[in-house]
Amino acid sequence: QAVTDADIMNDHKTPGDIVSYGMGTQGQRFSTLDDLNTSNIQYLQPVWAFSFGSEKMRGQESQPMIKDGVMYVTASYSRVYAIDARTGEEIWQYDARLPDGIMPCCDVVNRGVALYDDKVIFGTLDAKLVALDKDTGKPVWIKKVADYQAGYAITAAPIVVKGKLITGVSGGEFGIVGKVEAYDPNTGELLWTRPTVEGHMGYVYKDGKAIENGISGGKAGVTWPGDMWKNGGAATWLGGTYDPSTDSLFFGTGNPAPWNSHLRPGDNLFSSSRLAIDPDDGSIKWHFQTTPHDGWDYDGVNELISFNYEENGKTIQAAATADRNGFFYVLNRENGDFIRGFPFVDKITWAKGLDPETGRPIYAEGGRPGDPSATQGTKGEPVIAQPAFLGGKNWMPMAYSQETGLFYVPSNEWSMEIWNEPVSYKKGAAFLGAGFTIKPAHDDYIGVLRAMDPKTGKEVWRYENTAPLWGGVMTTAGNLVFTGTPEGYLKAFDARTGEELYKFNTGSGVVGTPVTWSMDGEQYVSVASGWGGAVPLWGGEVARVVKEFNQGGMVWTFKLPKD
Ligand code: PQQ
Repeated sequence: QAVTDADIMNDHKTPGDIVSYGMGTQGQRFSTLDDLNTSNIQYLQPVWAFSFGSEKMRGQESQPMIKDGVMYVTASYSRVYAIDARTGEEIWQYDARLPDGIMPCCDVVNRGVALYDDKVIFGTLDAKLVALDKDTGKPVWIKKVADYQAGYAITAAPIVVKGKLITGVSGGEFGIVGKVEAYDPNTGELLWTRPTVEGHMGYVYKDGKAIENGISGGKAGVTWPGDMWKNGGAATWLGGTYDPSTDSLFFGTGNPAPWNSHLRPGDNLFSSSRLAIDPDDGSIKWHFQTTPHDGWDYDGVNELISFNYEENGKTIQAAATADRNGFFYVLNRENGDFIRGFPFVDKITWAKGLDPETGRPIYAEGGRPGDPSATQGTKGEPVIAQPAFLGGKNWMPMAYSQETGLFYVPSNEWSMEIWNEPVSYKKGAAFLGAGFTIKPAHDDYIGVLRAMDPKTGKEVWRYENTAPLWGGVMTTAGNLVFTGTPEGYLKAFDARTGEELYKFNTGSGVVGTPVTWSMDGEQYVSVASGWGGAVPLWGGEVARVVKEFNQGGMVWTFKLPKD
């Protein structure tokens, strides 16, 4: 059956299918299912495993989707599979034909598809959108979103909101200009575009005509020096969520380009921010910048999850995000006002805290890597900064439980030595102007799965993992929290206490996002397995430790045995 707008908007309430990235457009990754719970999870068993095949065994970060007993899951190198969710048999496979010159910064990953009508739609590493027929896997339309030779790529899952397919782009390490765009999911026609760097014009397209819809930020160069806004980065590389109650798309934006912050004095809007965007025309309703004038590669892409809570008898329409910079933010999702913020990692060196009124960071003196031009050298004064640029949290989505009111945050404890270097923009070349090495903060663990209370800022429980955590998190009404580890395990924890209740080794690191659904009266769990992502490529000393982990490319599916 066709996937409708209503199916997508109700996804969080209909556990028989998964038709949105985030298991609901608000991105809570909370399932109402409780057949699996803390008293029976230890009996969970695999029912099938499916290999993505070929030698293309790199990071598998996909979140599977489920519709009418069929799983749609993506794999490294822009591949898509339709699998019979009962048997694990392949229905079809689509391999995007990628050119040699693709430039993904951080592994050849893909995080999932969007489903709409009779189509399966995903973004490719050469920055195209591809719509496939859900029954045959044959392309219905293919559309270029941006120029891969300039460094653009797509790794995020697109989302469908009010009949529009919404996508972001990657490329922040190459001086691209980030943007959010809406396409007609039936034809691939561009409907609107919204650049995420101040000074660039947004457009709405009608009857083949481009109509100006306002310059992002009002005009060019206000928070950027000279022409730097022209290659300002702020990639929307992690996609977004949608909140129906405020009718807002929430997209995060990545680092400003280049990393060397001395080349671009100012706040550098809208880098390292969260944007609330009108899904009808791409207008920016509000923004909240987590790291103004970022100098540490603290992308602000992390998912903004809508949730409500009660305070003094009032319902607060909030949204929360755990930033790469180490702070957890609770915002008013109607207007972007800062409600509160607190660290979710053990140590933050670059800021002393957040301004209690505005949430703006209070920079620590000497926390910013030095200006190379100040020492007439090729290398500025290095600093040791914590968290490392791979973040207190990276791409892997957290989850929010409506049962416990807690957020389950996959986080990492590491630091970096970072220094600046001179750099100038050249199309298709890295635009960093920085060097770095990451170091673990502790001998025995890097990853920490944390249960965080968004009202108090308290950590309620933690689970420490030897390797950095790099997989998404899901939670259920059965009071379970699921995530994966680079050591290969799918794990389940008690949502209230953090007690580890279950683990199963999938044979390769789990950096995918688990999902759960019900089929034929039974609750299923699925997760992609396959070690990779940014850590082995960029992780410095940590990369040396984890490079021994075996690669893979599978999707595993579990349920309780029939008694
Ligand atoms: N992707 C990963 C991953 O999948 O493991 C980790 C990162 C990315 C980062 O740490 C990044 O900074 C990053 N930045 C961009 C960008 O600025 O455009 C894109 C991506 C990506 O598309 O995966 C990552």
